This record gives sequence, structure tokens and C-alpha cells, in this order.
Amino acid sequence: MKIGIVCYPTFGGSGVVATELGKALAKNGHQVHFITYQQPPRLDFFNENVFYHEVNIPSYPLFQYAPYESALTSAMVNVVLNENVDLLHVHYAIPHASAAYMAKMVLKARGRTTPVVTTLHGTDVTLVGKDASYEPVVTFSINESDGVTAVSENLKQETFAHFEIRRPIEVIPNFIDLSRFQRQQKEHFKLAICPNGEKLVVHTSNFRRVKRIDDAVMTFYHLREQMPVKLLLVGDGPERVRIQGLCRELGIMDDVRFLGKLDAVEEVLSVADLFLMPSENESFGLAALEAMACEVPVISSNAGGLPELNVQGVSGFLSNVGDVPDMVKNALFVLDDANLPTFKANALARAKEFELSNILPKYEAYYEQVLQES
Ligand code: GMT
Repeated sequence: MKIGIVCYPTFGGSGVVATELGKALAKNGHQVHFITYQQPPRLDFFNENVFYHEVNIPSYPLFQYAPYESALTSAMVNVVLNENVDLLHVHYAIPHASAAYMAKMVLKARGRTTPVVTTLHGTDVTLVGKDASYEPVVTFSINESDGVTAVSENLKQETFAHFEIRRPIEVIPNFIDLSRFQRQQKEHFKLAICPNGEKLVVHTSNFRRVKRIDDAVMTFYHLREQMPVKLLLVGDGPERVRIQGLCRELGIMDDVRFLGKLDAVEEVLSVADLFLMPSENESFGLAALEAMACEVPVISSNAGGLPELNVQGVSGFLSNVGDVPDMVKNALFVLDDANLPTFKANALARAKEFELSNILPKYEAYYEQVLQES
């Protein structure tokens, strides 16, 4: 197949999933055309089946806001026509699904049928998409897609609950490439951060409010009162400065490190003992899956799709959103030397259920189905 993939070329989960999916499809012999406004971070290798098309957004003094959606639509049309693309797969509904609908209409006017698959990732439905400023367009473009997937059952149900959807949604969970995400020997790194054998707690995110990083910090703060621990915070975003202030106020800066955005996050996860994801909402929790693949148990909230990933008392524990005391209690239990090896093994076993080779055929079969029905 020749597949056009549209995504946000950022460190965010939807961009990562789209890029890793494209890479895997290319390795399986499909031709994949990425259409984005800049090179996605994980698209940093050569494969004969991968093509990158940058969306050109010309500026003009009249525009207070450059019309990105029109530029993206035109890019999709041009790539489909020039490269004979069979199907467009857009990740994150806003504005990709509506731009894809427009591209489909332009292509139809030129006598070409190009089905569109939209993958819903989370905030495009649970946060941003619900906003009245976007809702009518999101509803319309989901209904007009030829195929719609959601990354968890919870996200599917949320979509039906908040939008008037008249079409089925296929759940295809996120996946992990275990050849990349696996525990590596990085003991020198662990020794540098935890010179006295402290346990290492990690949180990675895009530092947005929805991640409730305060809860991660407060969980660590209370944990630190009871055992020797260090905290690594990976990622960057609007909350970072405030969270740094909180750590300073709490007097824990000596035991906390902010690492910023990292490409090789698996190297940090390889030395971690516990991963914290106390999110307000999380359609899936890809960052937690990456941790589990590196044998790191997860203390998470029970929001959104997290119960579909993290298994209570097995790969870690889940608490109600904001229940820091429960997270502390669970973290102490997991980090107990008598329990930690079992939780680490369980985390990996759970991650294996989401191995790329199990999930990729689901996308391929879905593309085939959509192509046949169009
Ligand atoms: O977590 C974010 O805020 C980024 C966001 C994105 O769209 O890039 O992540 C969403 O999609 C990921 C990949 O499907 C999911 O693993 C995340 O759970 C989801 N985030 C939220 O629902 C908050």
C-alpha cells in the first residue's frame, strides 16, 4: 500500500505513535509518505520506503494567523496525486481530520477516491475537541472519515459520549517496539544519579496541566521522607517553571533533576525503579508503556484508558486522580526490595502484550477493510 501519514511532528504521544507506525509499515514493505510541517523527531533514519513532505506555509502580511489547514490540505492533495497514495491516515483530529476531508473533496473533484482514516489520540477528544470552538468541525470530520480508530476503549466511549458520532470506531491500542524499548546496561548512569543506592523514580511528559506533575512531585516528596530516593523529570512544557518552583519551595532540589526533552528516553528508563503518571486524563499512557517495556513498574491514576494498560497490583498500582497518599503507599510497596523484582518482571510481561508485531497487523487489516469499502 501507499499510505500518507499526517501528524504533529513533536515529542507528544500522537506524533510518536504516527512516526513509529509509519516506520513499521515501511519495514513491512509499504510506501509511507509523511506530510508534516517539520521532520518528526523519531524520523531520523533512512528507509527506501519512507518519504517526507514538508508542508509549506507561506506568510503574508494580511494573515494574523497563517492558514495552516489550507496549506496542509494542498500538501495532502499534491502528495496523493504525485505519489499515487492509496489512503490518508491522519493522527489527532484537530485540524488533521477536517483538512483530510477537504483534501478528499478536492481529490474527488479531480476524479480520485482517497479514503481517510482518522486516529483519535486523546486531548483531540477529551480536552481540545470538546471546546465549542472546535466541536462542530471535530464531529463532522470524525463522521466523514472512512475509518476511525481510537487508542483505547475508554477514548472510544468518551468520543461517543461527547460527540454525535454516527459511525463505528475501531479500538487499536498503542504499541511498543521492544527492540528499542528494553532495559539496557546503564549502571554507570544509575551510579552517577544514585551514588548511595537510592531508588530512582521517573516521570516523563510534555509538562502540561493535564499531567498533574504536582502530584508526581508530592508523591516523591513523601516517599523521600521514608526512604532514599531520587527523581528524574524528563520533558518540557508550560508547567516546568512552576514545578521547578515547587521543588525549590519543598527543599528537594538536591534530589530532583530536570532533564528536558530527551530522544533516548529508554536510556533513562533503563535505570529507573518506578514510573509516575498521576494524570488528570490519559487516553492510553504511551509513556507508561515505554517505562513498562524497560521493566519499570507504574504508579498511575486510574483516569481514562490507564486501567486498560496498567494492571492493579501486577504491573503497578492505580489510584484516584489526586490521591497522593494512596500513590505514596503503593510506591513504598512496589519499591520494597521483596516486591520490586516481581513488579519489574510483571511490567515487562504486560508491555509484551502491546508489542508492535501484535498491533501492526491490526492497522494493516483496517486499511484493507477501509480501502475495500470505499
Ligand atoms: O499526552 C499528551 O498530552 C500528548 C498527547 C498527544 O496527542 O500527543 O498524547 C495523547 O496521545 C498519546 C498517544 O496515543 C496517548 O498515549 C496519551 O495518553 C494521550 N494523552 C492524553 O490523553 C492526555
